[in-house]
Amino acid sequence: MSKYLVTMLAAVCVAVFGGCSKHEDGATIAGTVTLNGPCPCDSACSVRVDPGCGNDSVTPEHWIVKDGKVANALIYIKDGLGNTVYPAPEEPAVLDQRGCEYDPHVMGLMLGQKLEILNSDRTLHNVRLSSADAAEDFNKLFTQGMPPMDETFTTTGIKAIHCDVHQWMNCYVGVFSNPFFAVSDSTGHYEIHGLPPGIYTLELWHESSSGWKNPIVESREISVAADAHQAVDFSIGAR
Ligand SMILES: [Cu+2]
Repeated sequence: MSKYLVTMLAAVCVAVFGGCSKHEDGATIAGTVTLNGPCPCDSACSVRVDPGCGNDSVTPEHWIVKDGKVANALIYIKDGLGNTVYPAPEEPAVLDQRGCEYDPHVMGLMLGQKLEILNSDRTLHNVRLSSADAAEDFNKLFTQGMPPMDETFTTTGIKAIHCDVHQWMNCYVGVFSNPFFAVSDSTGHYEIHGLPPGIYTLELWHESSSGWKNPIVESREISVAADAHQAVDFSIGAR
């Protein structure tokens, strides 16, 4: 390929894709979250008590484990980024109430980023948020057909959301001051992209059966080289 053609192609790519994004530069941390031991997975429970849920049953999502791999673990850079300030995305993170379940069950967003809460159900929910900083706690009714509820947070950390109308409904929102976080998928896999070289504390969070104030937390000290692709796996025990 001629130098001219390469230059032209590069120019076209920049025009189309708008230059390099965070994901194209920096290191990638990726790995798998495995459950060490039997799963205390919940069985389905009937939700026919409220026809507005639109389904017969739901399965509480405290533990979603398939072939020993754990979904819904939050993995994030806990420490090591110094005083770098990362701007929050303008697009909101979206949390839906659908079928009397939260979608997603675990999510992350950045401090200052809007959390847009929807109600896709033909029923009433309440949104009760609990935070380590009680000043952020709230409890709001979300009636059928209400417009989206927008929330922003003033502190980082894991926030718990619960619905008192449907006792099985709970979910978690991790609020971070940097964009380096991920939630493990249904195969237990997670990836964090665009990390600058450095020494970091990488942390895993998973809810436990004894409530959001007593979660499963695992930390790793990692040294990350420029543009590296580094594997960091976690093995956690259920409780
Ligand atoms: Cu509800």
